[in-house]
Amino acid sequence: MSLTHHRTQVAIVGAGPSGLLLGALLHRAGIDALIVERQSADYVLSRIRAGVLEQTTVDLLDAAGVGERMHREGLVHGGFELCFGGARHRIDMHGLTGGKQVMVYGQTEVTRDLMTARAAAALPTIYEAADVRLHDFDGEHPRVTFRRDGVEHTIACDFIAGCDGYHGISRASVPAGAIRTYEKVYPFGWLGVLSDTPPVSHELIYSNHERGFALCSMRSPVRSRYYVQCSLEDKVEQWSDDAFWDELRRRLDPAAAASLVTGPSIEKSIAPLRSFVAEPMRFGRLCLAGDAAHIVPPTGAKGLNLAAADVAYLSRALIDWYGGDRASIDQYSARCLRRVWRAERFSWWFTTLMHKFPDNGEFGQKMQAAELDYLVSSHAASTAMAENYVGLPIA
Ligand code: RFL
Ligand code: PHB
Repeated sequence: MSLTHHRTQVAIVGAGPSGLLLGALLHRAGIDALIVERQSADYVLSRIRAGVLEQTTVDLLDAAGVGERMHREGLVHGGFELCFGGARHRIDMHGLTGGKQVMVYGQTEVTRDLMTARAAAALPTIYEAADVRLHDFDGEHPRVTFRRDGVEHTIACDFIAGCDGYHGISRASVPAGAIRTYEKVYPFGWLGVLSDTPPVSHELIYSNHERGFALCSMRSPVRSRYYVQCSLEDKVEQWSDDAFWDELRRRLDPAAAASLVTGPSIEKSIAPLRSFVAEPMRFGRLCLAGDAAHIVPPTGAKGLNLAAADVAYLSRALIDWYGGDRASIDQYSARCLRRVWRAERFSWWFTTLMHKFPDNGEFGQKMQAAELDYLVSSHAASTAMAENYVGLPIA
């Protein structure tokens, strides 16, 4: 079998949003990176995931030079609604946070913009790389190896960025004794539907209902994204479009239910809900970023935003390192984890508040109702919610 050698400064494993954004920020700073991705580019673009970007994520995409289409097509939201007890209550994020807002722009589009910019700058991404392996990151000369089209490749580098998501190889390459993980698995999933129908409301609706949680989101003025809490035993094939729309309608207030426009689904999938953190996030010359290091349940839309924040810290640490400040990388893990745990807490809290838990009982339901009532009637409680939803600062 033939062998191809590559040399780069930073080998990035994974071409999801974390890996692509890191590649873009490093390129802007004159640092070389080579990205290796297990899937094809089309496959990466077919995954429908997050939809809400915090201002700090928007700022990072601007800094990476890929914000133009986002500002043209993205929808700026200054509030969202909580639905419970048959009525909706608006959380005025903009008013409660001194003018902060979020941007509704799909992860698919963020990924597409980053891929387009990377191709335009002729920066290297190797798709469909098989058997990716990480070597020697406990020393000064780490390597990444993989196979493609019957050719063995080896990348010699200074650092490896593990941006390969929850199921990736990077975290799994760390010796068990060097890593500690924390996990909570929730006893339900989210069934999501994408449809070319106008959104039921111009802002997001998070609904707590006795039948289970529901969320009304969107991708554009003519494309909606809806979710309903479902059982972990459910299979997508068991959910017809009609069954989905009926269930969603039941979980909304009468006005929203009456104005919901339905149509054929163009994507339908079930995602499990999980909270997960791996500590630390750096092992010698290997740094984990994004879902490779942590998972949040999607209630509150923090997953993609946390990934972007990690990449902000990592790009800064690597730029410092190549600029001669070799101590900055030592702070990488602690800087990320402080923000990660705060987002974990918010996502866990919002998930717990909004979902139907099998073991909650009637007392648990009363507690949820009382907390929701407090949340929408107390300025202090609404402010805390809004402050977390728009996103905590990247220190
Ligand atoms: P990604 O997007 O998972 O990208 C990782 C990339 O690494 C590749 N890879 C490998 N490459 C090389 N070698 C290997 N051995 C590899 N193993 C994996 C993968 O093919 C992939 O291309 O992680 P990244 O970049 O850290 O980005 C994180 C975000 O994708 C994630 O936080 C969010 O999408 C989470 N998430 C959501 N977040 C939100 O904020 N709002 C949402 O509504 C929302 N919905 C979701 C989600 C995540 C989901 N997953 C992971 C199943 C819905 C789903 C279904
Ligand atoms: C989405 O639009 O996919 C979305 C929005 C908000 C969330 C989760 C998902 O909290």
